[in-house]
Amino acid sequence: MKIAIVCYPTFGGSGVVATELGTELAKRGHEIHFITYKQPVRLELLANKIHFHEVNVPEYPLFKYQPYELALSSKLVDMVKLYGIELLHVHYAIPHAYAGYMAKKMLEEEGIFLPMVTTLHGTDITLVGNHPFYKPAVTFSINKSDVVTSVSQSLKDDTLRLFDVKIPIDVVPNFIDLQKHQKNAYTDCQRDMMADKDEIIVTHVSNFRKVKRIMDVIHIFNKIQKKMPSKLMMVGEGPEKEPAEKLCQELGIEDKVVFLGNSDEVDKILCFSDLFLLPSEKESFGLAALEAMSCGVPVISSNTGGLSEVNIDGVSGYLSNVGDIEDMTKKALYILKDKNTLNQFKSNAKAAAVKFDLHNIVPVYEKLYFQALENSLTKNLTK
Ligand code: GMT
Repeated sequence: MKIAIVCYPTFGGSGVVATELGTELAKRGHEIHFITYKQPVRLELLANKIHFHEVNVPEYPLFKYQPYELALSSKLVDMVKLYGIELLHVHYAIPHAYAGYMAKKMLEEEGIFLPMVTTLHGTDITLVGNHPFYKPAVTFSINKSDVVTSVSQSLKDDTLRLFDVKIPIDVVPNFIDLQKHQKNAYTDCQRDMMADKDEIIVTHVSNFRKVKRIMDVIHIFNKIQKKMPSKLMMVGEGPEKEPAEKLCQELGIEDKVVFLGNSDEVDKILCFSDLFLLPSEKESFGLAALEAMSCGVPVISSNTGGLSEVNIDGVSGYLSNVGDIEDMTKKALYILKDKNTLNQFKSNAKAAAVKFDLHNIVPVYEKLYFQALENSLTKNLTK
């Protein structure tokens, strides 16, 4: 099948999932066209059957805001016609589902029917999409999709609670390429580059937005490092980075916390990590937690959103209420208390990640694509 994938190309779970999905679909014989404003970060090479089409939005002095949706829908129309694309998969509803629907309508005028699959990822529903400024357009574009998926049961429940959705939502969890992770299983982790032999390595990976509760990460680590020699790896960039650096200075732990910025080597960093912290305010799934688990790193997370569908309490790590730093610290110290306990949690984390292997999940998307084709055909025949 010829498939167009629209996503955010930056560091962030939805873009990562979309990129990995497209890459695997190409391996399975589909022709994939990524359409976005920049080459997706994890799209390492433009392999056979993978194309990338950049959406350009020319500057014009009259515009306070550049009309990206307009440029995206025009690009979609052009690429669908040029390459004979048969299906559109948009990741993150805002504004992708809206632009996708406009493209669909434009193509319909020319007798081309383009089924659209919309994958809801998180804040497109919970934080941003639910805002009164966006809600009517988000509701409309969800209902106009031929197939809608959400990355967790929790996100599906949120969507049904917050929006007047009239079509079914399929839960398709996020995934990781376990084979790739195993192939990359760095045996020489260069751990000694980051910490002394007796030091525990705690890691956090995110885009450092408020919703990630970065200050909780620092406070939890501060309490851990008082009990045992340890280092904290902070991976990512975002608005909370500077305040976090300041807090480390105030607490006098700046020499124990390493801010690594955005990294293409998350696997390597996880390889030498002993514990992963994800105390988010909201998290529809928590792809970062799954990546950690697949590298054998136990997770201390909040119990918000879909995190309990990924991180199994008492098995791959522990979950606590949002903001309960004391409980998170207590549980972290329990995992780290001795080598045997830590090793048990490490192997449990790895085992719990297996069900999210891409080979289990990508065929589910493929099946839904055929369903979308059918839905679109039925809709258009009955018009
Ligand atoms: O929704 C966001 O905040 C951005 C989005 C992203 O692009 O990283 O994150 C969401 O989608 C990820 C991939 O499906 C999930 O793993 C994250 O949990 C989810 N983030 C939130 O719900 C805050």
